[in-house]
Amino acid sequence: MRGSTTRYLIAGVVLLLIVAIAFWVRGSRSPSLPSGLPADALAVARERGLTPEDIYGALATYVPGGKHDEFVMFASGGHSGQVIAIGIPSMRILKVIPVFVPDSWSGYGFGVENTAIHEVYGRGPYPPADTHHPALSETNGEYDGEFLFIGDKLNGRVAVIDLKDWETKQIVRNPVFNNNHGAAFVTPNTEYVVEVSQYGVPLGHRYAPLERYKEEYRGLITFYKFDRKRGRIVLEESFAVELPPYWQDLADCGKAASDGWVFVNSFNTEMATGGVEKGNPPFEAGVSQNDMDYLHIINWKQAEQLVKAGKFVRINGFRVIPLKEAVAGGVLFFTPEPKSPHGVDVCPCGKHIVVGGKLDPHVTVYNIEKIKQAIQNKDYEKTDPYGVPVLRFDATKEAQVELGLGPLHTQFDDKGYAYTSLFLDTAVARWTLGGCKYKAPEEPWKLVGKVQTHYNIGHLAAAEGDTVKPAGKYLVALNKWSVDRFLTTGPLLPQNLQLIEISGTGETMRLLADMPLGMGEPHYAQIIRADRLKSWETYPDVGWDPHTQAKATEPGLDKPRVEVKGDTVYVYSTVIRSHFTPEHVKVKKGQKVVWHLTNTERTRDATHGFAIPGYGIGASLEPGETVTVRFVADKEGVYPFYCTEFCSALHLEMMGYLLVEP
Ligand code: CUK
Ligand code: CUA
Repeated sequence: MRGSTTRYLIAGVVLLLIVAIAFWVRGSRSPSLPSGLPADALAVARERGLTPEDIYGALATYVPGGKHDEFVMFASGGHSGQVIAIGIPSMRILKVIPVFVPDSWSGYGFGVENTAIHEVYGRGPYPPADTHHPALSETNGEYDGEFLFIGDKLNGRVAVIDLKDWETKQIVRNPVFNNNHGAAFVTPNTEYVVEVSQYGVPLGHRYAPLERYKEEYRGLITFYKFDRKRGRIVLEESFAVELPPYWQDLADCGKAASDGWVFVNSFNTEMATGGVEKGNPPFEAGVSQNDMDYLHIINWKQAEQLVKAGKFVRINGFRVIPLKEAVAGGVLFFTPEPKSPHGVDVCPCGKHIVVGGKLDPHVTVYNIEKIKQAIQNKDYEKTDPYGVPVLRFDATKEAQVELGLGPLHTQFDDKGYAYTSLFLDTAVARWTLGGCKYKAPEEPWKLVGKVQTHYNIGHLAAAEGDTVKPAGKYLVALNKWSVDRFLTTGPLLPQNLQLIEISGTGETMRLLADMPLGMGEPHYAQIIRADRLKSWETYPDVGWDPHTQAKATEPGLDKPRVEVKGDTVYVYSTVIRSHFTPEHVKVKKGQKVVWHLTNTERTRDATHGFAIPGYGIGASLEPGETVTVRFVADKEGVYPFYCTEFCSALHLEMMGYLLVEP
């Protein structure tokens, strides 16, 4: 009896202990929630298992409908060939801007004649693209919200987007080179849009055997003259500078203290030509043998002078300053940079140039004053095989800051901090600048904090973080992998863009939100204050041609009619809720059709679509816009054309018949 009492007692104590431990564990798993939240909000947070950190992130990023984001991030759309506009802090997609590939949801549609892509490729095929670096237009080194440029690495192209209507206006194919990487970057007043080549090839789209790599292959930096009034790059006023066949990488234009200069990284100064199948070292090893590669220091104002003095040759009609002239004319200098550098970024006051070395835990910081001094003193270590002077490393270097593994790209804030992405550490490092207009509280050139990202960060973008006046506050990590952060979407996973709050000082950096982006691969982005954008609400006038940004010259676009001239049928259609006029368009098989459509709406957001089956037409007309499609009616039959935009209650009725008679 006594024995069993003791047993009950022991069992009771054990049970109590278990319950206590269970409560304690549970308590420590659900950390205390903020007390100020309304009870129902607290209940939701509890039910969804949100931590205080989650709640903070949610509140810091939530933008209710009707309220607007403070910033807009323009991210490259990578393989999609598009640009993605994302609101910050909400991290929601506002728009996808078609650039190198048309999209029928936009005036930049399929079969539409008055567009940038049609100007270059007609009705297609449209080559794939690999957009890398967007660049907002600048005035005095600040974003002015007028234009956006973006480079296509795959084909050596640069595009111009007008931010009045967020539409692509021009696609330029480099006349001399067929790939790029350091593109696009702008000079502080957008005098030039800069495009730097990546993989060496013979200039002028021609053939030379790989055995002649050193002799015939080259790199190139192109300065596209930008005409702001016309919103176009003017090829006749542009020029390029021939570079040695090292692989030029990223670039940044100098500003303020370094205005007039451009800085370009390079790797493969070994001039390896690969051929692992022939027993040669593979590219990945061959291009990484040297301890130092060369930071290219290019004086573009001096290059302008050389062009004026006629020191150029024409390749495919395009002005190119030969390497020899560039060296003789004081346009091109090198300074050594540690192992396989990648990003190069100029600080807000323009004095410092930060280089991230992929295979070096440091960033190397150069000083433009020292560079200028070394050039003046002819303080050269040597000249490279092409005669380019190599400045003495120690004469140009200001500091080396140890940050961690795989430093790539650097951005800046308004407090004197620099932020560098660490690919291998998969983190963002915050460190202090020295002798810059902005001054952090800590000692200069020191790592002060790190925040973990998920996973494999490439670029990072801080709000206005590469201008002379960074906004601080937010930074976005553009991560290459997302692994387990989201639901599995098959073997191909979304990228992860992570918003980080950088308002504090020292170690205080807070990860606020993840944003899956199921579109490959957003390499780089720029973040502009939303109030700098002066976007149109509708096109200024009915009959507006967005390609010329002027009222179309074609008379009577708002008078619906059909005219036949010779073998061509001219159709003038008006488009308004909820009908096309005319609704019957009858042509004979074999006739040519030129069809002008004008959206006569003046109401904001009253967009209509226009699509014809069988003829590859898929367009969209924003209020006031006029588009032209042109085709040969070579397939007889009955083709219902219709409005592809759900514009009104009678949207389904908004159609007509194209009758192609035998
Ligand atoms: S590069 Cu460095 S991560 Cu093409 Cu700008 Cu992508
Ligand atoms: Cu117009 Cu639907």
